[in-house]
Amino acid sequence: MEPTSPTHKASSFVVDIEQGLPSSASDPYGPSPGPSDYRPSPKPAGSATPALTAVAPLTNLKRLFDRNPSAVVSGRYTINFRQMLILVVILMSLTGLWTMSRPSTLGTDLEQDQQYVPPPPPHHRPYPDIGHKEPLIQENTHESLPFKAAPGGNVDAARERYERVRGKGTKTSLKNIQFDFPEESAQDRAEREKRLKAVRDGFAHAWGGYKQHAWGHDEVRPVSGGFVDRFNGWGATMIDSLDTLVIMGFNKEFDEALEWVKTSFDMTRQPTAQLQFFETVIRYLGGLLSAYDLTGEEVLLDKAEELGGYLLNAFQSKNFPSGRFAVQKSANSPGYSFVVAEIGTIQLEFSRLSILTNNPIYDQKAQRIFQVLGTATSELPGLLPAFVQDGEGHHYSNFKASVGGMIDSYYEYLLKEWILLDGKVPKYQEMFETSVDSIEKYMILRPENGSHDYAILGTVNSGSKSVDAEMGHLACFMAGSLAMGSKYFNRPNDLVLAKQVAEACYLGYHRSVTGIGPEDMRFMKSNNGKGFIARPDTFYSRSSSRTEYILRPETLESLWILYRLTGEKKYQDQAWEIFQSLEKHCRTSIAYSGLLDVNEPNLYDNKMESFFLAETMKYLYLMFSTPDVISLDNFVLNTEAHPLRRT
Ligand code: DMJ
Repeated sequence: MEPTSPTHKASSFVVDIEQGLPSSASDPYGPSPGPSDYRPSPKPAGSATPALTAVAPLTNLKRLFDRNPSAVVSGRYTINFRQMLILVVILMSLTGLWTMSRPSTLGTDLEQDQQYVPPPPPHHRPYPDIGHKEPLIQENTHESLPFKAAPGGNVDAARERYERVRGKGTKTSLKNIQFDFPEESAQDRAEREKRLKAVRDGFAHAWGGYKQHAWGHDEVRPVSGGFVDRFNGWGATMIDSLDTLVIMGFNKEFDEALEWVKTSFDMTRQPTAQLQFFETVIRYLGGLLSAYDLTGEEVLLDKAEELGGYLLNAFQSKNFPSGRFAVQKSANSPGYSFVVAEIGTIQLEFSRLSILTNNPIYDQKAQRIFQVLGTATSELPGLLPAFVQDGEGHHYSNFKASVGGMIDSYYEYLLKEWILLDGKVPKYQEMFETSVDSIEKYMILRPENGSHDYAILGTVNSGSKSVDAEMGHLACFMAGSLAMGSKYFNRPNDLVLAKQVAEACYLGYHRSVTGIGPEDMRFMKSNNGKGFIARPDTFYSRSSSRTEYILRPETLESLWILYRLTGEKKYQDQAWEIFQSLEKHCRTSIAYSGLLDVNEPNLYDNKMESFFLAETMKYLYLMFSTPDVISLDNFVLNTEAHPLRRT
């Protein structure tokens, strides 16, 4: 779905594009069903808001009058001068406290009165205190403390999490693919740890903003404050961030979030609401399963199983789930045409849920989809259009093939489901390799000067086989999948291509004004039609209508995978460069915001997608952690970067 232009401006610095854009551009899924009926939920222990503390002065006021029965005259209170003074002081405090306690209405006011003042530069911005004053960097080094509990926290739980994050309990019969990293020099280690700490601090800043302004809601508004509920209103950022909190060693914050899950995570609020199946699977189900795998906290698996039951409601057609589902079974209806990314990005989550619950139904449903898709044929072997029909043996022609939005993670899951199932379904390897063969045969475009330093994966017209020289940010994940497949299936050329594609994605960042990559890279076709003209400015597509950046992770994802597979430090340096651009251009006083145009600094879109904490910050952190943290040999990450334990 193409975005429409921004519908209203909050100021020249902030534009709310939510009305005009789908939730993410892979999101063929259209706008969410509408604002939720969110009910406020309790804050975590120790985070009472000023509004709650105001109860104390009120009680004192009552006591004051209780102690002065003589002050009651003719049914009215009268007070002396001392009492008046005390009353004035209390009223002044209450006014201040009330003002502080209403951040959630700020966004609404802002949009109405257009009074927004842009945030001060980063170094002046207050750093929210989320309780991490002491250095925690030791947690992630080889030699020092094996784990660290929050002050007063549960040491056994912290140890358990520490060990699980490093692969405790995982099992695989596949070969290892991670690079065999040698001992690092003291200098390298110091630099890596400095970067690791900066990323961790960045996450803490964003989490602090979410906690203060949007606790229990889907997303924080990073410029105005307040929140927005676009993903069921179930607390998308909370659930999407659980595993990142564990991986980064934020034990206290994880415990608070877990408490919220136990007491307030309610999926039944709007039983008939039409919810986005894809987003619910990858963000909520993936988030719960991963957090369970990394902690063993039973409530997370209970919630995952409850959600799995609701998601089964989407299966109203013969084989494929509808794009929308409802918690109440009778409110569901069959689909007629199916987005491949929506039906082809449930296999990891559903199979893992079956493994953990011993209930085969989820795995059966998910694998049936791949079996049916495996019977489809097309003009480009292994490649499919974005929309398909239910049923076996369909043939597809005259379509546009890409590895971008609406189909992207289907290719990712062919490989990853094969990994999760420990290589036991050779058909998925075959389907993945057939797709990659066609990608290499039909999609690759290189710069016309003959350079093989980088390549893009264009959009192919299946009939004519002509290629449009455009590549979306979403398609950048493919470099990582190519690289992993190359290792498992002994296809060295795929690794070469993976590096070239990752380089093009990185250049999209490197060559823009802000150092942030655009939603789309569009190039001029070269005269011979076989490549593209790579002028310095072509990567960030000034002419494209999609020059925004919504905090997407795909480039960092591929750089991380390439780093873990090759050990080449260049990938760490590229990721660090991107992180610094994020710090400079996306960090607000509250959290991090997307940009409306990567060539126009200061044009914030006032939105922080939950995948920023689930994916973007996680990939950055893992880039600078030691490689035993979420090793690719122990985990397989779902498309929302939720690591699932290999069994
Ligand atoms: C995420 O929700 C997932 O990575 C999905 O596969 C694609 N879109 C976003 C991130 O860009």
